[in-house]
Amino acid sequence: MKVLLMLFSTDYVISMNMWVCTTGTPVNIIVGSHVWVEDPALAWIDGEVSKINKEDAEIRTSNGKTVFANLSKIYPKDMEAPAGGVDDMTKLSYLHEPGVLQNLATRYELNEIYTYTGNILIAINPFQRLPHLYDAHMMEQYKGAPFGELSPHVFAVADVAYRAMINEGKSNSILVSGESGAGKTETTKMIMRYLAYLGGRVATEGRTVEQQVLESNPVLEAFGNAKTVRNNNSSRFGKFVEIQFDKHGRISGAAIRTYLLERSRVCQISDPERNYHCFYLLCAAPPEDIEKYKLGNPKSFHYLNQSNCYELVGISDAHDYLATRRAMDIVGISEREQGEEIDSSVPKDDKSKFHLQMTAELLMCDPLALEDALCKRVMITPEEVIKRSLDPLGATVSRDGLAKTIYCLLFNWLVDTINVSIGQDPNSKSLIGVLDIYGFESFKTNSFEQFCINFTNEKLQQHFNQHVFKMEQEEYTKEQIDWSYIEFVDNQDVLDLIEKKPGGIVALLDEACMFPKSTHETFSQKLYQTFKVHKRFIKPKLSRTDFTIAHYAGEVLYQSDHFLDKNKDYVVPEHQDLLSASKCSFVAGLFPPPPEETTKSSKFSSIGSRFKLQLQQLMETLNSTEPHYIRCVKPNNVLKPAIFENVNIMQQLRCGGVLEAIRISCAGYPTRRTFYEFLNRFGILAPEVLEGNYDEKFACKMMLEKKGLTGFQIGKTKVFLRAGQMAELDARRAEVLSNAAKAIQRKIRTHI
Ligand code: AD9
Ligand code: MG
Repeated sequence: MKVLLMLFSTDYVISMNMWVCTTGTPVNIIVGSHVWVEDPALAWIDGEVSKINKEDAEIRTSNGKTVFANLSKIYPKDMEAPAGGVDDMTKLSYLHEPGVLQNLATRYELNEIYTYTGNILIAINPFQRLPHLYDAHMMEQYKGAPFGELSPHVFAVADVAYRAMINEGKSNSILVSGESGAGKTETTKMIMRYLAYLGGRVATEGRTVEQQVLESNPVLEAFGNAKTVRNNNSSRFGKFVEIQFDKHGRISGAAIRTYLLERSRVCQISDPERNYHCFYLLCAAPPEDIEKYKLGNPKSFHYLNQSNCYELVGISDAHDYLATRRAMDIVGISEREQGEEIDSSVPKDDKSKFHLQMTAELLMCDPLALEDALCKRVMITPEEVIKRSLDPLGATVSRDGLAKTIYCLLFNWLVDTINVSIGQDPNSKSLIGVLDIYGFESFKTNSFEQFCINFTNEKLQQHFNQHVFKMEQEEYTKEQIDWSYIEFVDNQDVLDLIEKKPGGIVALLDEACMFPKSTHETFSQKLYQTFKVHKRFIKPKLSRTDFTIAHYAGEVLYQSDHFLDKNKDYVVPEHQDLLSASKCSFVAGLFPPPPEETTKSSKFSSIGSRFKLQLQQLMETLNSTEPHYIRCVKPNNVLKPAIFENVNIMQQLRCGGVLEAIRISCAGYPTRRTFYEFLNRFGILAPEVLEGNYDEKFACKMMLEKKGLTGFQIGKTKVFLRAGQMAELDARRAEVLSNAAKAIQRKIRTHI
C-alpha cells in the first residue's frame, strides 16, 4: 500500500524549537526511564523520570535539578549507546535531536571532528592544528577505501566523488557550507589538496595544473579575505572551483568562479576588524618595494587606521607578502603585472595635494584630471555642460566609490588572469566542483549583503532537500521495500518571494533603482503593499522601512536603508573617462570603454539581478552533477579548541539542514538494523522464534508481528523500523530483563 505522508506543516520552518523524530504518542516512558529534557542553557539535559502524572513527568536531571515537562517533550536516552559515540548518526538507536547533539559532543571531546549523517559529512572546527589528520599517510589510506570503512573524513568524501566520476563518467560536486569561521575554506583546501594528490602527475616539474589550482588559494585569500570578528581569515566572497579531469582521471584544467566580493570593506572597517589582507602585506614588503609603491606604515592610511587592529596573532605579513608573490608567480601573474597591480590598490588620502600627486603617479594619470574626477561632476543640461564642485562629503563618497571600483575590478582581473593561466580543458570528460560559499547570516543589522547571502542559502537548501529526499528513496529501492511516497513542503515560496519575475523583491528593487525619485522608504512601502498577505514576508509593527523574511533557517529582519545604493553597480563616468585614459596599460585595461549603448549615465546595472543570474547558472551546474554535502559547524564563538556550545551548535545544525535531513529520514524508516543485529538485540523478547530455526529474515518478521508492531518493513538485508519503534522494543527488552532479574532474586530468597 502506498501511504501518502505529509511530512511537515509549513509553519515548522520558523519554529525555533522544532523537533526531529516524533512518533505521535510518547514512547513508553515510565518512572525510572532515562530521558532527555529541554534546558535553556544546554539545549538538552539528561535525567531520570521520578514521577508521572497523566501527561506530565517530573524529571531529576543529571545536574541535580528537578524539572517538569510534558511527556511529548521528552525523549528516551539510549543507555546502551557506545561510549565513543557512533560515526554515523543513522546508527543511533534513537534518532532525535538530543541524541544527535550528544553524539557530536562525545566525539568532539575525543577529537573526532567528523561524523556522517548518511552521506552528509558534519565537520566541527577543531580550532587547533591536527596535522596527523591530513598528512600524506592519511591520504594514502583513504585512497580507494570503500566509503564508511574508515573513520569519517573529508578525504573520504573527496574520494567518493573522484571514484564516482571515474567509474560513472559523471561530474560530481562537493558543497561545503556553514557559518563564518566554521571551517569551509580550510575544508575546501583539504579537498583540493586530496584531489590534486589523486589526480596529479607523478613528476611535478615546473608549474603543473594542480599546483596552480592549489596556489590560487593564497592569492585569492590575500585579496579576498580579511579579519572579521567571526574569523581571522574570513572569505569575503563566494567561490566555486571547477576542477576538470582528462580520461585518465588526471587534472587537466580548472575554472574558478567567484561571487559577490564585499565592496564596502575597502573603505570602511570597524574595530577590531581589518581591511583585506593584501594591504597589510604590502605595508610589510621589503624596503625596495615600499619605496617603489610609495608605501608606509599601515597606521598612516585612512582605510586601515579606522580600526586599531593591524596585526594578526601568529601571522607574519612580511612572510605572507613574499609567499603571495611566489604564489602569484605560480598561478601565472607576471612580475610586471604584479608590480602594476599592486600600484592601483594603494589606499589614498584626500586631504593633501601630496597624496593626490602620488596617487596620480601610481595610477599614471594627470593629477589635475584626477582632482576633477574626485571633486567635480559634469552636469549636462539642454543648453550647456557645467562642471559642478562636490561638497566635502560628496567628494569623500566619490573617492571611496573610486577606490571600491578599482578594488573590485582588480579582484575580477585576478580571477580572470588565474583562469586564463591555469587553462580550461575543452576535452575534459568530467569535473569535480567544490563550492565554498557563505552560510546563512542573521545579525543585529542585516543589509543587502545578508539578503543576497540568505538568498543563496535558500537556493542551496532547496537543492539539498531534494537531494536528501532522493537518496532516501534510493536506499528504499535498493532494499526493495514498499516505498511510501513522502511529500514535503519545500522553500519554493521564499524563493518566489525573492526572485520571482516580475514581482519578487529583487525585481522590485531594480524598479526602485531605475526610478530617480525612489528612496528606501518608497521601496519599503512598495514591498509592504505587494506582500501584504505573503506567509514569508512580515512588516514589523514599529518600523516604516525594515522588513522581515521568514527564511527556512529562521526569521531575519532586514534594514532597507542601503539596499538601493548597494544594488547599483555603477562606475561614475568621470572616473571611467579618467582611468581608461591612464598611461598605465594595466589600469586602463581595468576600465575598457563601455559599449556604445550603455554610455548613457542613466543606464544602471543591477547587482541583485546579476547575482540572481549567477546563482541560476550555479544551480544549473550543480544540477548536472552528483552532489556531496559537507556541513561545517563552529563549536564556539571564542574560536578556541575544546569548547562545545550546545545551543549554538543546535542552531547551526538546524540552519545547515542537518536536522532537516534527519527529519526526512524520520518520516520514513529511520532505524535500520541488519537481521543479525536485530535478532541479537531482541531475540530475548521471543526466544521461541529463535529456537524455531527459521531463516533470519523470517525470524525478524515473526518477532515483530508477535510483538504487535505494524508499519515496519523487511528489506533484503535489513529491518526498517518506524520512528520510535526501536525505543518501544528496547523498553520491552528492559522489562523482560528486569522481570528476569526479579525472578532470580525471588528464587535466591526462597532458597535461603
Ligand atoms: V568564512 O565564512 O570565510 O568567514 P570559513 O571559511 O567557514 O569562514 P575557515 O575555513 O576560514 O572558516 O576557518 C576558520 C579558522 O578555523 C581557520 O583559520 C583555522 O584556524 C580554523 N580551522 C578550520 N578548520 C580547521 C581544521 N580542519 N583544522 C584546524 C581549522 N583548524
Ligand atoms: Mg572562508
